[in-house]
Amino acid sequence: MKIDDAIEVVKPHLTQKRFEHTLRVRDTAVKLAEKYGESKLKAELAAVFHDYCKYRSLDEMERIIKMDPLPKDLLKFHHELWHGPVASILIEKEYGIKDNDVQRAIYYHTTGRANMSKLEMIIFLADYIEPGREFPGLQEVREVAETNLVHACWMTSKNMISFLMSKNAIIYPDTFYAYNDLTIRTNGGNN
Ligand code: DGI
Ligand code: FE
Ligand code: FE
Repeated sequence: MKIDDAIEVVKPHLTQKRFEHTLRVRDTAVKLAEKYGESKLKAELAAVFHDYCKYRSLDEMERIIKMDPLPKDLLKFHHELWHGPVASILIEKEYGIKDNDVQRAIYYHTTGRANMSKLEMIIFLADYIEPGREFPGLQEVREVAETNLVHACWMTSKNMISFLMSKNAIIYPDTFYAYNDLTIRTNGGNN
C-alpha cells in the first residue's frame, strides 16, 4: 500500500490528536530508519498503522483476540495492550498488508519484547520520543536516540516500567522481557 493511501485509510479511525501523533511517529520513525539503516518504507508503514486500532471497541478487540492466534493472556491485562496485536492482524485481513516485519513492529509497539528487530525498536522508540510527547527524562532519551538505538530503547523501557510501577499497574511479561533483553544488549546487565 502506498503511504498516502495508508494515511487516508487510518485517518477516520483516529481522533485529530491521535492522527497528528501518528504523523509525528511517522516522521520520527523515518529519521531513525535513515540513521540506523532500516527500510524507510517499512518504518513509514508500521508507524502509520501502529495506533490504527486504538479506538476499536473493547468488545471487537476481545473477539479478535479470542478468534485469532493471539495470546489469550492479553485479555487478563489492561486493554491498552490490545490495540497493537489487534492492528497487526487487521491490517492483513482488511488491507492485505502481509509483511511480518511491519506486523511485528505494530504488534509490539506498546510493550516491546525480547530480541526486538531494528524495525521494532524504531517504532517502539519513535512512539515514545515523537516531538509531541512530554515526560520527565524524555529529553535525555531523545539525545541518546541520535547515536544509540539500543540504549535509547533501554531507557524507554526502563522509564515505562518505572512509570507503570509508580501507578501500581500490572505489567505485561513482554514489557519485562524487553527491559531484561535491552539491559543485556546495552551494558551486559549487572546481575
Ligand atoms: O498508543 P500510545 O498512547 O501512542 O502509546 P503506547 O501504545 O505505547 O501505550 C499505551 C499505554 O500502554 C501507555 O499508557 C503505557 C501502557 N503500557 C505499556 N506497557 C504496559 C502498559 N500498561 C500496562 N498496564 N502494562 C504494561 O505492561
Ligand atoms: Fe499505541
Ligand atoms: Fe502511538
